[in-house]
Order: sequence, then C-alpha cells, then structure tokens
Amino acid sequence: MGRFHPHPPGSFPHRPSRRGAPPRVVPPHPPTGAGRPRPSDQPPPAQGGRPPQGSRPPQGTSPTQGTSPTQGAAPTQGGRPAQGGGPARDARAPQGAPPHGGGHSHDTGQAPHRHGDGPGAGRSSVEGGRAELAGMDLSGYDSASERVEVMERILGENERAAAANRAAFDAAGAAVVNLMSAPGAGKTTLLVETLRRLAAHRRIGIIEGDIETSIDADRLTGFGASIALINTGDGFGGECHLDAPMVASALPRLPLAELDLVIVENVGNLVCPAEFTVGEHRRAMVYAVTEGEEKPLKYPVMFRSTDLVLVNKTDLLPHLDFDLAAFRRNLEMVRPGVEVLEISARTGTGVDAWCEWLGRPA
Ligand SMILES: Nc1nc2c(ncn2[C@@H]2O[C@H](COP(=O)(O)OP(=O)(O)OP(=O)(O)O)[C@@H](O)[C@H]2O)c(=O)[nH]1
Ligand SMILES: [Mg+2]
Repeated sequence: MGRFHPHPPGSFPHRPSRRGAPPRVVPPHPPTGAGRPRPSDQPPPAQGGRPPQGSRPPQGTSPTQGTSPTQGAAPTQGGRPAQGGGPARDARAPQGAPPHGGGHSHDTGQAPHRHGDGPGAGRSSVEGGRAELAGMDLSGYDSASERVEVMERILGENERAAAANRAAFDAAGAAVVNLMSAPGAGKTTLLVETLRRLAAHRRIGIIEGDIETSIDADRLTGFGASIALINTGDGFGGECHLDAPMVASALPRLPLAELDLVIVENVGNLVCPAEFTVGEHRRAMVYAVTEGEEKPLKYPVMFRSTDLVLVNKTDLLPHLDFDLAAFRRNLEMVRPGVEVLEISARTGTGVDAWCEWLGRPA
C-alpha cells in the first residue's frame, strides 16, 4: 500500500455545486490563476473581453482582456481562438447572408473583389465559403502580428511555468505523463487499472483535473497513490484543460520527492489540453472506439502532440461499425509513426502494455 496517502478513501467531498458544500479537504487555489495576464498588465478590456462582432478591437487592446487567456486565444486551431466566440458572424457569413456586400478589399493584401459574381458563382455554399475564407484573418485581432503577440505572451507565460514544473519533477526524479482525451474516453478507468497493477511497485502520484467534482479523484483513492485534485471551476475560470500554473498549484499537495511517477489526468476535452504543456515528459491520449474513425482529421491537435494513442473500449468493437484500420490510416496522416496500443480498460486487455510504456524512460 501507499507510503503517503493524504486523502483517505471518500475524503474528496463530491461537490456538484459549491453552495452548501462540506468543508474543503483540498487546499483552495489562489483567487486568480497564477501566470495569467492581470488587468494591471494590460489596457482596459474591449466589450466582454472580446471584440464586438463585426468590428475590430481598438488598437493595442487584447481580445483576451477580462477573460482567461486560455479561452479565446488558443493558437493552434487553425489560427482561431479555441473558445469564446469571436467574430462568428463574419466567419459564418459566406454560408449565409454576407454581412458586407459588393466590391471591397480585406486586410490581407488581396486586390479588391466582389462576392457572388465571380468565376466561383454557383458553387455550393460550403465550397464558396472555403474559397471566400481562404487567406482571410477572421480572428478579430487588429492584425496578424497583434494576434501572434498576444498568443506568444499567453503561451510564453505557460511555458515558463511548465519549465519550472519540469525542473521540480526532474529534481524529484519523477517521470511525468500528461494523460488526455475527450470526455469519457476512459482515462480514470484506465488509471484505476494502472494503480491496481503498479501502485505496489512504484510510488505514484496522480494530479486529477476536472472542471467540477471530486468524483474521479475519489475513484482513484485507496490504491496507494497520492492524489491531488484540481477543479478548474475553483478559481481557474472553469477552464476546459489544465495549464502549467494550475499544475504548479497542486505540487505542494504531492510528496514529490517520494514519487517515481506522476500521471496528470487532464480535463476531458479533445482539443484544449493539447495546447498547454504542464511540464510533462511525455504525453499519452486515450481514444475510445465509440468516437468514430474521423476524429484525427477533424481534431488533429491532440493527435499531433501525443507520444502514444491508447485506443480504448475495444471490447465494444463487436457491437460497433468502428473501422479500426480506417482510424489508424487517419491517425497516420496527422501523426505519422505514433505508437498505438489497443486496449480495454474494462476487460484489462492491453493495460499491461500501457504499464510497460509507463516504465520506459522518457
Ligand atoms: N465498455 C467499456 N467501457 C469503458 C471502458 N473504459 C471506460 N469505460 C466506461 O466509459 C465511461 C467513462 O469512463 P471514464 O474512465 O470515467 O472516462 P474519463 O476519460 O475518465 O472521463 P472524464 O474524466 O469525464 O473525461 C465509464 O462508464 C466507464 O465505465 C472500456 O474499455 N470499455
Ligand atoms: Mg476521468
């Protein structure tokens, strides 16, 4: 059993809402996210922290002001903010009624042109929309360089915090794996099976990330691992992912110097967790066969960033029309050569191979 077990089984109070919640077991987070741009660092926000639809933010302001920097400013989604809306009316317009008509030039260096009467007239709305959007910057930023500047600042802050986390992990001699997936792909189920196999031999810490509740932290309690829960709904703006400052806030709640392995169960989300390193040495993602074959093509960010894809719930394959070969082909297109393990966290198939992977040097 574990050498250090700060939370007895069931001691994470389930907190579907904070109102009327029992006393906290987990120390509270800082009131504002460490490493986030503070209002004092920046000019005042545009409306609601986002540029008003159909207009550009005032020169020198950041569309992320007044909001968490991670909402609305993720850089790897085709150059568009991950969340937060943005000038959606502009973006959708080519598939419906254009918000602007007639000849005009965009700020892309393109020559003035007209919509709807060129050689592409008569195409489907999807094709026409793609052609019209090609090369345009619809991000809501005043210029591409401003967008790059804001994103670099946000990611730069995260990178600095991640480097500090990594230094702490290295100093402790703990290998760290960031485990990511869409909601419900089977991360916690897999971790339960992992702890059943490894906790007696390895000193393991789990950083459990969820927006709300201690449900998963409770499921992982009692196997001899040290658990530190991060609810992003508690002081981190309810973010859909963990970032490095959040993980830094959890480190004092782990006996880091005593641990060999730390697994970070990220918040369930197929996109955003991949955009923020938390100081990990390696990344793994769980992908359930119930999610379909095409997701590597539609949501490539996480697939591109991971070192291992665990194809989970294979016990369900006889009941599904999931085409494993097609999924592997799609995966290969976005992440050539990535290691894949076919597993079932339910039956235990492939879990030993995953445990072997965890034991390899980073
Ligand atoms: N059939 C089958 N069900 C599974 C398997 N792995 C997980 N599940 C089920 O899938 C559901 C979600 O599993 P979780 O382990 O909670 O998934 P998760 O990725 O931790 O979910 P979030 O933390 O909410 O993102 C549960 O009902 C599990 O019992 C599997 O290999 N086969
Ligand atoms: Mg979970």
